[in-house]
Amino acid sequence: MASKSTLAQRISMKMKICLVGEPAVGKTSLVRRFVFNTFDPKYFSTIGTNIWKKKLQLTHPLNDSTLDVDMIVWDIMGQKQFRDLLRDAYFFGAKGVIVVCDSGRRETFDKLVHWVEAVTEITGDIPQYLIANKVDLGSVSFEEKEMKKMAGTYDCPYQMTSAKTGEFVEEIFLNLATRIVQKRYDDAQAGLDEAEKTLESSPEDIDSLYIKGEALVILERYDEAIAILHEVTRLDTDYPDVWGLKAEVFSKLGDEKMAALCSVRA
Ligand code: G3D
Ligand code: MG
Repeated sequence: MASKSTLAQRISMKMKICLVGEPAVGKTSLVRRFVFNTFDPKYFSTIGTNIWKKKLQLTHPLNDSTLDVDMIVWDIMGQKQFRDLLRDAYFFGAKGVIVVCDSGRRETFDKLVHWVEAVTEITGDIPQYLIANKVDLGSVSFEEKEMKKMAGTYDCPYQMTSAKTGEFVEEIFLNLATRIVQKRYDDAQAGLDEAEKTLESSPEDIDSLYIKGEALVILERYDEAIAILHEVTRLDTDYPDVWGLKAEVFSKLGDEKMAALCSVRA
């Protein structure tokens, strides 16, 4: 079986984030700066949705080891083509959002509210970041206190950036990723607490057992997770998703034989 330290090194996480905002505010330029560290003023058309990928290394909130993150960045085309059908697909599975305006164009700042609300309607409460881009142009069309107030209303941070100079670009993506990771563990802990509360009075509540198992997997308490998941299959061998989850845990524990056996039943 793999030792704890090799296990910790193998922990990785995928996260999808989306950029939204009015056309030409600099969404594509920001991603380009972050992913390739370049600013190409000739790069202008975003046709459909660009999907970019960047590998990040963050500090693991559970144990200070390195957490490998695959950040998948969705960067959508102009608003006109932003049809309802596409909108749902665009946000599906998103774990965080960067909402961008052009600091020099007031109308794009006024539209931030619309974007934050449209996103939240679909994704629910996920980490967001309000961005006023193009500060290098030096003509900010709103007062900072207005942006601060807006950020306060939605309980999310804000930042002035320049995709051209690179100012604060890396910081916003890393900050968002860190908040997404933290939320994942916080949500798992909250789910675990809730499930344990129910299990105190109904120890065989199968949904709570499964939720507890799932939370323990996220919290990387694999031995405890397996014990709970065994309990789920004892109560109902066909409980949805349980075999797939067991396979995942055995694989994390380095027991490929058991992982394969569970996969067959998934
Ligand atoms: P979008 O993806 O939001 O539609 P783009 O926006 O990234 O395509 O950028 C729109 C225009 O703004 C581009 O100019 C781009 O070069 C410029 N731009 C983006 N970010 C910045 C910035 O931080 N500073 C400055 N000065 N310009 C920026 P063109 O002329 O190619 O349309
Ligand atoms: Mg674009």
